[in-house]
Amino acid sequence: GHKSAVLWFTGLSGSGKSTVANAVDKLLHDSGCKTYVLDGDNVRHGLNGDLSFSDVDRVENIRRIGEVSKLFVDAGLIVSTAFISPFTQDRDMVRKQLSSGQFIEVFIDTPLEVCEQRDPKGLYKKARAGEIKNFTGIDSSYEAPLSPEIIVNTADKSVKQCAELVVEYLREYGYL
Ligand code: GGZ
Repeated sequence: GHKSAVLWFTGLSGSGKSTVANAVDKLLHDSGCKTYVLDGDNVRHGLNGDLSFSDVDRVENIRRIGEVSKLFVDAGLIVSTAFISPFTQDRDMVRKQLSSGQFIEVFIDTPLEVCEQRDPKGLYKKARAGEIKNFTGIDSSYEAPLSPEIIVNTADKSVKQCAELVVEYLREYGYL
């Protein structure tokens, strides 16, 4: 068996949150854990399809994801969430909704310059051109976590190495 928890990935667009979260989820699932991934693909289009990228809507986005995460944790899963979640106050709100040790903040610490160079969807280019407003890192702020449980520096690591780092934390702290 394993303890249930939320691995709360936070970082800029293009930082690798979803990629690493999905790699962690696969490692955990393959070792017999009950898991689930919440990310833009299954939440922003469905449950939160009514929300924009204004500050107010981002707060509501994170609040709902926090509530859903709590349900998954109550059901005994290790849930990985991959949202920018740019505001410290909102991440701390989710932390408070959960019991001690159930919220594991994972900061995907990829610098803006690197994210912007990758620009897999061309969104930074559009934001720089003023075609997308309120883009995180360009004209909307990102508050980096001050004391996350895990910091993943993706610059000099493979996706596999990043994922293994997260799983090692779970082993070390007795979740697995
Ligand atoms: C940031 C935006 C924006 C704006 C659309 N700002 O790289 P992506 O495409 O796949 O990930 C980004 C995603 C961010 O959604 P989140 O729900 O994670 O954001 S938050 O936690 O702040 O609510 C990006 C795309 O949506 N996207 N417009 N203006 N990212």
